[in-house]
Amino acid sequence: MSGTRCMWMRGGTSKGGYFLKDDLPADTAERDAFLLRVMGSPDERQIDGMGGADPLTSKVAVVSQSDRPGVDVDYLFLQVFVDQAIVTDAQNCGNILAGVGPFAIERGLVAPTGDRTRVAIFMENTGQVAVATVATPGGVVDYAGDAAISGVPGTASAIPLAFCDTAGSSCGALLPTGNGVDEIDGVAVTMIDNGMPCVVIAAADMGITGYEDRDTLDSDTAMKERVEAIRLKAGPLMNLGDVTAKSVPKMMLVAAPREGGAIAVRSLIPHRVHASIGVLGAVSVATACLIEGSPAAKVAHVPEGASKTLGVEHPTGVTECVVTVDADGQPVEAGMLRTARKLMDGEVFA
Ligand code: NQM
Repeated sequence: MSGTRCMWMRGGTSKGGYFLKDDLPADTAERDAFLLRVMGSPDERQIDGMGGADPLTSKVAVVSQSDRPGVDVDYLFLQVFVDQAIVTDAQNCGNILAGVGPFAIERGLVAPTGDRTRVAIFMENTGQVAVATVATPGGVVDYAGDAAISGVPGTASAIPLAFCDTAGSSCGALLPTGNGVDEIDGVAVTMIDNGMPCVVIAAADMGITGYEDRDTLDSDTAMKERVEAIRLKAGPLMNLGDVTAKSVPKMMLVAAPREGGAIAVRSLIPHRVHASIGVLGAVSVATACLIEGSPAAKVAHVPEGASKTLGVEHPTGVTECVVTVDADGQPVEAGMLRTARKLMDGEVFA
């Protein structure tokens, strides 16, 4: 039996398999069947595969050389469901994105340029470009460094990520309904997409404080059912169609900050509670803090100035994102610092 070349990496607070596109079956159905076998899905323990029995560790990056002007590589993100036979490209992932630059350099798709190498990455799921900066002293990717990100123990080399045109990435507009606030099931919500489709709801409206830990919320079936009912109605309103088998929109339950940040969030992604927060999910919820009347804006602490550092408090710390707004207060740029680590390079068997 022959294996398939693959690198396993931690990207930000997620983990998954990184493949060159040419190393995977060209046929989508064949590729998805292969990836389900690789991860060991469907099975809530993923015992017969590489997946970590958590949506955050059942992720795949498919990377190829880009022929787009000004772009180095194309990146397609695939979420492999843990307990269902679903592989979906209906969402992007900014955490797995953090490993794409190092992977592209390691595989020879991008030549290192001095101590730091800039990698322009076209995110195929949503059609925007992100720029990652990777430490490459002596022309070799350096994973070791002193940058800490919440949700990951220890420190590693910083990989700054910059996003420019993420507003309306999947929904066509930052506010797909045209409103800053709508009502679903009698609850005020902000449906927003600044890189990740999100529904922002006051945690109190779902009967929680918004400061609970992941396990407490994951076992709150009644709350999760209420949130899912809102999600299924929000999907079509956000131009996402029927979202029953999709991992978007993400559900963001917000409360006032308690740790010096801008907002506290517990996110459902969408059926498990995130251990921390997604990258583009954080950018989107931080942006909701700037939308007048939003459940986020009502409790957020937002700094003055065009370039705003917004701390998003989550179950395992605070993730800072920098959102830059234009003269009209519209978000034009976002940035976040991530780290990544190569864990394994070899062949995987399906
Ligand atoms: O929002 C998990 C993650 C993510 C997505 C999820 C992400 C993002 O933490 O950009 O990174 O929301 O499913 O990897």
